Amino acid sequence: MASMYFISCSIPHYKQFVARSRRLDICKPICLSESTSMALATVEPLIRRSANYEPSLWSFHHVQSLSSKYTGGDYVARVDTLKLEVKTMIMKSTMAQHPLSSLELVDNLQRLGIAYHFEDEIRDVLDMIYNNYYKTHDKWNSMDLNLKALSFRILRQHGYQLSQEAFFNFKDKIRRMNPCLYKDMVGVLNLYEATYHSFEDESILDEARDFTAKYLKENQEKIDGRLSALVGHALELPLHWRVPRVEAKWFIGVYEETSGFNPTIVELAKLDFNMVQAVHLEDLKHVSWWWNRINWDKKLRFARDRLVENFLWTVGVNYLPQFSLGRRTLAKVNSMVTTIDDIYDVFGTLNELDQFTNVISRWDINAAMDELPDYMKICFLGFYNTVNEITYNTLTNTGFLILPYLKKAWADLCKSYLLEAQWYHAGHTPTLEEYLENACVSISIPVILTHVKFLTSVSLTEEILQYKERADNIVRYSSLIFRLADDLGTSSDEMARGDIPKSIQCYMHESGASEDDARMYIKTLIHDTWKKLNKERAGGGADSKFAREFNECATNLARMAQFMYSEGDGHGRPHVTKSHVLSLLVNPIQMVK
Ligand code: 0FV
Ligand code: MN
Ligand code: MN
Ligand code: MN
Ligand code: MN
Repeated sequence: MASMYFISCSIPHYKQFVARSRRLDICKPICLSESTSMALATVEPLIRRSANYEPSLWSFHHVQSLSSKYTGGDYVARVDTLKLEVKTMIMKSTMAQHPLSSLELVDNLQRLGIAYHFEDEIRDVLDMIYNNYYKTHDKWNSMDLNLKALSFRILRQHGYQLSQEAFFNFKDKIRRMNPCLYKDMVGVLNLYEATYHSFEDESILDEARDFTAKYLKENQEKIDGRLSALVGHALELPLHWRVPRVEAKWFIGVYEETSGFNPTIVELAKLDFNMVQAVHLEDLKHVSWWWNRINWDKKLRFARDRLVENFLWTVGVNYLPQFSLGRRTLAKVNSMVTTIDDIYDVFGTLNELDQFTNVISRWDINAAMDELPDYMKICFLGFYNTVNEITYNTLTNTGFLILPYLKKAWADLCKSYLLEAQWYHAGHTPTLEEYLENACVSISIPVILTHVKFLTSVSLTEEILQYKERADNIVRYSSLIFRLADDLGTSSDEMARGDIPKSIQCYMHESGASEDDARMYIKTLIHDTWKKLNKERAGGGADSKFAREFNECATNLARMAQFMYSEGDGHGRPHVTKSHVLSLLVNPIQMVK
């Protein structure tokens, strides 16, 4: 438990500050951490909250000591050989006109995390299925349920336009099936997975999801161990909602146990995982230098020290080796967001927060150094330098001057934080709608995705402008899923330490629902938002490379939130996330079983 202390802080305009603070009645009796008790002064009592966050599990020296042997020319040469073999496999299967084996191959490559090596070949397979089967109604109608479901899922995932009518008679088909037959259960499983690509108002797919979920649950014990594991995994969370890098780690182990697995594919998947992990380690060590230099873990001790967890988020967002600069930048962005969020939620007084929001909105370094209290000077200057450095990197790498976009996104974030702080101090409980309007900004996804826009392969600012309307919608849906998942995972701790009512509490307040019912309601909102996101993702067949990459990062953020908050506050509580850090960032996969 936090202990109680009274402190004030050594700021230049202290008297004026205290006077204003008093007017705003900010001094509520709240808890303080021991670290803040150092700065005791005598003028006036000033009380600050503490979250009592646990320290980091990953020291600078520990991070710097991590290394991987999976670098260098021999591994690259081996991967090139394996890639050629797999390319030949895909081409042979396409030429044999055997759509099921082509699609199963694509599905496996995607789940194993190595599809990015075969983008062109996969595009050819999907074009072939779409043009030769989907568009030829007779062939499409005569496909069995399994092939149709698998085609539907993978084609929709890649933005092809298909109608849900494909499954109008799914119940008759499933009723004629035998759950003890491997092939039939796989068909139902594939239909279940396909339904998570639905849009709003696709009632056939809604019904198919409920029906297949029930069928899979009821028949799970009739099937063999491996298929049963796959079914259990799917019922826990559908493939479409899973973080690709996490799924790859899990699926590599499962695929290897499958009868008829392909040893070339297994070797490539393992080797690629380990080589990409070596790239991630270099990225992590790089940002760990930055975090050490900025020194916030020592100077702003009230805030979460979560560099490694912040980096883990970026691996979830985009694990591809060519996205190194993106991961390095986003890890800094996430770390700054985490610290600034703690200033607004936990440590700052309302008056200080007002000043901080003001200087951020004006982007005024001189005012910041004149007006802010010392701890905020450290935060502002570190933040200002880092954003300028990011701007400089983009300017010299691409020629785009992104500072105006970054300034606006960060100012909007701080304004949304300030509104929450004002609600907190006023004891205001907003309606769920009023809360979410602001909370979709305060979740920080708009800031993160503003940075992402300039970290993908964009070659012209026109590309970004042309895509603006759909990108705005995608940002909104990704933010909403993230916010709702964050509230499900973190609001218990937040209520305990003192915070505004989050979505669960707002809904309980306005509807009179119990907490359990409110949580169920929030989960249905998440599900509905996924349908809107799906529709927006599938909005245009000929999207640019930029649009595809941006959509994928935005979707992965939503997936990552559902992953990180599935066992509570995986961001705030480092022990919850430790095993994932070890599994994804530290431990390579054994090459030979
Ligand atoms: C969540 O913390 C948090 F720190 C976020 C969303 C910022 C970092 C973002 C990424 C790592 C993607 P918390 O639950 O305290 O956020 P709220 O908004 O609920 O205060
Ligand atoms: Mn340090
Ligand atoms: Mn917070
Ligand atoms: Mn907050
Ligand atoms: Mn939260």
